Amino acid sequence: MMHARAHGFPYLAGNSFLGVPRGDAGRPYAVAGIPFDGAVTNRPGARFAPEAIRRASQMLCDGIHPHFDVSPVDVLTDLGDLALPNTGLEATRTELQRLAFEALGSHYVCWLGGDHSVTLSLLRAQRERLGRPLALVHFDAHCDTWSDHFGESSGHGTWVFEALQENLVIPAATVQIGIRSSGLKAAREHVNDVGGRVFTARELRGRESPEQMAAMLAEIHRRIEAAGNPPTYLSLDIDCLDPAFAPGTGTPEPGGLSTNQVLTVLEALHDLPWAGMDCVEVSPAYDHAELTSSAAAVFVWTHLCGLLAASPRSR
Ligand SMILES: [Mn+2]
Repeated sequence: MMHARAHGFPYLAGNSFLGVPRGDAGRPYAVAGIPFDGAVTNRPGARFAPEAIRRASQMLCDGIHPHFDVSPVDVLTDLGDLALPNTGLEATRTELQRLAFEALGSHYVCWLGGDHSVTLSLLRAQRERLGRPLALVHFDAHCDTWSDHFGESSGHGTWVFEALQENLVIPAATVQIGIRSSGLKAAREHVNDVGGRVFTARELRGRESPEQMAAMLAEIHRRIEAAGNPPTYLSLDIDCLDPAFAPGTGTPEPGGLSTNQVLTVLEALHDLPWAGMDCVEVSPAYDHAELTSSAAAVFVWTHLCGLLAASPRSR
């Protein structure tokens, strides 16, 4: 008889992502939590996301993906949550970049946020590790290209602007998907204006299958290929989803993507030269029935399985 403790159920304490061993330096893939939400605009709570996503991931059981038919459980480790300062964006970013750089030395890392301000540090660490700018695939309701955070120099809505300024990402290979929040045109269209591409949520209405999304998927492949197939970073703000699919987030925006739309894109882009990913802005206190943390767990798992299906040994 298989007891609950041996199987690892969501309601048991001390979960790791997919139940994998903690802190195994020999495993090439890792997840790590970034429990920081000091830079949000509205509802806080993303510091509780890593544990909620881990708990939700337990229902993925043996981890065998029904589309890719692989499981990451034998090659994945959970690095736990990074030890970061409790408040203060600058101090957090400095320490996060250092810890991320270190982790990237031995793993392909999927980061569990945290609010979206963490991505700037992660891109700085990736850029430092790779020695070159990255392509960027960015799911979000928000453009995150504001030049300031309501008068402060940086927040969770400025990181794309800053990453472009710092040459961390390649403008023509920067793609945003799901954008729909209010905002000045100069911010909303900033990525288009520097030569990248913004696929708004409106543009994607009614398109969910690979066939219906074919034009967008081909353009993303084409842009990354045209840039010379640079290492590509996936930043997935859970608020790209409609609040019907992901109510547990800090700045929900109605009129968003469906879970299936995001899965179609993740599956179709699984063969890109990925360098890392994050899933951010889950705020468990505002969640209902673990909808949001479950979606986050499934996205991270799908990304990992897609990588393994594309190149099981090369990373
Ligand atoms: Mn957002």
